[in-house]
Amino acid sequence: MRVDVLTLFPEAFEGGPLDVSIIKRAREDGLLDLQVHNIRDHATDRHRSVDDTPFGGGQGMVMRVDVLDRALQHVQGQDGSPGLVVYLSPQGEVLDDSLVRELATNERLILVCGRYEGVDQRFVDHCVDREVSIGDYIVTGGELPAMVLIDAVARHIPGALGDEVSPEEESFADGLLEHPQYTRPAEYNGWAVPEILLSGHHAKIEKWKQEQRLERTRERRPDLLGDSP
Ligand code: 4FV
Repeated sequence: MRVDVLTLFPEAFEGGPLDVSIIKRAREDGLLDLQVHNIRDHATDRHRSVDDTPFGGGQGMVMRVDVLDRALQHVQGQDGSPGLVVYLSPQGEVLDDSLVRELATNERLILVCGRYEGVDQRFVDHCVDREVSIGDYIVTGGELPAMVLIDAVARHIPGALGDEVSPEEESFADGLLEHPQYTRPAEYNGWAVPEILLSGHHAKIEKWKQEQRLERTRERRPDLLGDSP
């Protein structure tokens, strides 16, 4: 999979969560081709401005459609596949496991990171395929949401998790929360591990795990079970 990122802060993607562990290995193994681009490289005026005051007044600044469109066209031209253009914003579809799995079916994603009050709506209307939010709260820029999306999607690239873990066997794969996990030391501070897990009785252990998943989901996230809160 190829992922292009359009941002005003390319340095935010260096030396961070996309440069360690599973995602780093997926990039080294050529499973994930991450390309980060500076939107300001496509500003044309002598102040290299990428934003301006909102028509109709209001606080803050808005990112210019002409600069964004030039940046997008330049990046789209770098690969045969035009890619699915995703704008990260609080107005988007809220990212969940099923949307992550859907986005992971694309061979190329182009993620657009907003700053300030956001982007000119004409860019969204004419250049963006999907608007995606990571949740109902405001962050300072689209960079962190883009990293969350890249990390979540990259885990579904075949081979990215190695053969030790499969995305099918984890939270949300079947809409339930994960069961509690325990490891050595079996005894600590008088805090015990559920006996069943030390029994070696696999059928009973699987049954216990499934019961725990259902109970936790019912208690903490009844919405996931479709039950009204
Ligand atoms: C956001 C979110 C988000 C809004 C204004 C960046 C900020 C600033 N993006 N999910 N929640 N974006 O808060 O995706 O431009």
